[in-house]
Amino acid sequence: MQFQLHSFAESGHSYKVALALHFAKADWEQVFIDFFRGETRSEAYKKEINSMAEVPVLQDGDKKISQSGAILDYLHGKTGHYFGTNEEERVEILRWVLWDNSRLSGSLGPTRFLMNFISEDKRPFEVIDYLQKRNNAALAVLENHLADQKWIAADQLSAADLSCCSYLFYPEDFGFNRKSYPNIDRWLSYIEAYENWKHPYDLLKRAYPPK
Ligand SMILES: N[C@@H](CCC(=O)N[C@@H](CS)C(=O)NCC(=O)O)C(=O)O
Repeated sequence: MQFQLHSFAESGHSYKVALALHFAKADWEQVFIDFFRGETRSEAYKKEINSMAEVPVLQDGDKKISQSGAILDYLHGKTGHYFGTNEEERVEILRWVLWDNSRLSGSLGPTRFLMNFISEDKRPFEVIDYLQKRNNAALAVLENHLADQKWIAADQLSAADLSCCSYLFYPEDFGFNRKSYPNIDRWLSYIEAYENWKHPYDLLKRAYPPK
């Protein structure tokens, strides 16, 4: 296999990259990371795989790259997909990838984690409430943007779409109801209809519940 993706299915950031590899029909395999048993925080993982203690990490031979946005950019160099066809598109795509990391996935991910993957008695409801407000503001930005665009930042699916869509496909409750956002709903349907689309839980091995 050309690429190994250190990842687990519950990780929306991993799903962005897995979907990019899958759509591009790249030669890749998952290296399963046992997140809920603390693998990303282990000294071995930080030393050997990613000093930032996160997934996803794309391995291409001896090269290991973390940060989903940087990986998608790297994959553009390898596959010609996802970062546009000219400099103007590239900057627009990057703008949305960065926005997603800081405002959308960067907030949806922790919300979903706190609401679903820790025991109920440990859930910090004030934090969840704060995050939900941030989520709603970010989702409103995306909903407005998609009112007159098929794709987020180019005239075809790009890293911006892959980045922003990932958490929105998960079934767990984290306060997002797709039907409340008609433009987002339509855009997600375009992605689902895209060639060989797969749901995150069909594309990657799950780490929850920990065995
Ligand atoms: N900005 C990063 C975010 C990556 C991230 O947050 N990964 C989570 C899993 S979805 C993680 O590994 N967290 C480690 C931890 O919480 O200890 C990216 O886009 O790759």
